[in-house]
Amino acid sequence: MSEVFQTTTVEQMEADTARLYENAVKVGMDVWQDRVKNQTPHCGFGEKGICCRICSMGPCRISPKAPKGICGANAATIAGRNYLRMAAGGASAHSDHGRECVWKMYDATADGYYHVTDEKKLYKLAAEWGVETEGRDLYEVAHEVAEMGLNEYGKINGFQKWTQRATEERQKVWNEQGIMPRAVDREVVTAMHMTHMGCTADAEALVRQALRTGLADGWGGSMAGTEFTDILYGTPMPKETEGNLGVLDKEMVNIVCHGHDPAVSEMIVTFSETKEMQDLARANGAKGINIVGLCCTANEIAMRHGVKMAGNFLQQENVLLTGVVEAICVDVQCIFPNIGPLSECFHTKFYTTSPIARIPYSTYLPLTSENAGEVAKEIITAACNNFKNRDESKIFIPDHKHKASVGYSCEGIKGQLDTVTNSHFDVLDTYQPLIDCVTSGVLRGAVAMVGCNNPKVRPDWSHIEIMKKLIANDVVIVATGCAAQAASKAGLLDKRSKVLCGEGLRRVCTLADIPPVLHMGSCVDISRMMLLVCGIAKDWGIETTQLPVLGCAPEWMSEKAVSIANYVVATGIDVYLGIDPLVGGSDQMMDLITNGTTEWVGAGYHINTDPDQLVEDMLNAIEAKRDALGI
Ligand code: SF4
Ligand code: MSK
Repeated sequence: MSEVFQTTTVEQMEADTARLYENAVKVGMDVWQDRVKNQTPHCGFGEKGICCRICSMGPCRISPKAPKGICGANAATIAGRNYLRMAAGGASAHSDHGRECVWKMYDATADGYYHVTDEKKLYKLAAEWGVETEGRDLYEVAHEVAEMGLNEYGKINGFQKWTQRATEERQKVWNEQGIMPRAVDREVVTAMHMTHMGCTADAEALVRQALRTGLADGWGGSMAGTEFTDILYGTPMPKETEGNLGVLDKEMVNIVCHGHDPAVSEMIVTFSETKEMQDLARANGAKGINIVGLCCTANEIAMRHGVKMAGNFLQQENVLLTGVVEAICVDVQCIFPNIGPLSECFHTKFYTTSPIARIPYSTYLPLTSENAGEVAKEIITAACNNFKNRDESKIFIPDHKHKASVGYSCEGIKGQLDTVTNSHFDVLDTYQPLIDCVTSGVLRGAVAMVGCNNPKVRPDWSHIEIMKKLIANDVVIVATGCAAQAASKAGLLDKRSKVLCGEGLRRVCTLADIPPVLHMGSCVDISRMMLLVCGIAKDWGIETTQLPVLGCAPEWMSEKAVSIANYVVATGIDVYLGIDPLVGGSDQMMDLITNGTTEWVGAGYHINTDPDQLVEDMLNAIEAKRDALGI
């Protein structure tokens, strides 16, 4: 009898969290659930974006009684400045992560810790950028391409080279609207300068710069991150792994890799497989070494190595509360400072590796291209030797986990779709099979589910319920970041979840052997989604704004999400948000990010904090786009 497929419900995940919370109580440490209570209710001025503290005459807060700050800034100015600063913060984080990846390729050598894995992708980029390859050493080419990549961050003239990959129509719009992004650093500095006391007060100009700063990220810094990461560690292709807390293994040395930049986690994965490290684990009484990922580092190493994924953002304290983590090793972004004191309550060793993310109660091992292997070995060795220090009375591993198919890069998607007609995996350079499915109505459209999870709503609930409703209505999903992790925890990356799909999507999943939610990677990999939509628009011969494709961030929390939303909108894709964008104190700002951007770039925000209504809005929007196309 065939096995009946069942998802893991949010209720089951919450029961796991509640059981793990008992461990937090036992060790006397607070976790996010406690801190949410302490921080509630949130400051109403902050929530509406109308608190300004950018000069010491303030902080100034806007109310009916005090409609202007001391300098005369009104609600729109203050909310607009705060909004642009969030976009600039997010663009900085993504882009600097991307820059570190380019530096690793600049430093790469044939016999170093970092080397070229995807030569084809390197040569493709070299050709795109006019770098001579004939008769040259691979690393000479890699070095020159990396230098050009680094130059995109600070060049004094011209626009981002990466934008030439967009459709001609998009490039025209960006030029006409004056938002074609220049050097990444220039756009971020401009944003910070514009928002300085006494500079831009015009909300429209602030929103336009948010679009431009976002574009410098998505069609600049993030795209560099994705591209150079692929060249260094390999372009992801479909593979199988598992997700959720049940991937932790009581019999093994568990090492958790958390953050975003895969420079550290790649080394941990590589060196954990050596006989020396495996023998050390066994000598300490373990059966071996179990590397698991958290947040976007999980996405990076899952899609290249099939490493198991322990979970997303709000799962990070849960992972330590299992009591079986010998070491947690972090790089940058989305790391709770509370990991420090929480790890002290267990035997867990906590390592930070980047000068960008220095956190108290950690052992700081700054990673460089020269010492990467030594850092990895030091962490793995310490973890193995720490296995015997567990406290049995604190151990609880929830047994929920699911199979997950991951690694659907643009190349992976094209290759997999080709299996439908050619019965073998081959990367043809066309999205035509996908377009045929959409025009025929077998698929109604696609939604990019992205972003974090957030205790302002019921964590993971919006992600999972929205995804289930979309796939039931024959809408295929591409997912990144913690949205992809939510899908993984629930079982929606399991190919068997096609039973939850409408008839059309179920048929596509069967023929192409894919799950209905396609894992495209980490949050920088939303640049892949931009290439995907532009690639589909080019192959279809229509504009990106016409595609029955939408973006959705139902539980976003980070500044990076604000930057992402700006470049997705600027690329012509409407973005559906389930969390307010912190500008609600200004009707003018709300109008600018919804109607204003739609007028300038053909797409804008749609905000609804009710997930049921949000998904209905999206289904209606997809059908409206289909009607407009006459399909
Ligand atoms: Fe107040 Fe203006 Fe200073 Fe902001 S810039 S804190 S509104 S005085
Ligand atoms: S990790 S930015 S919580 S997606 Fe990329 Fe997750 Fe959001 Fe961080």
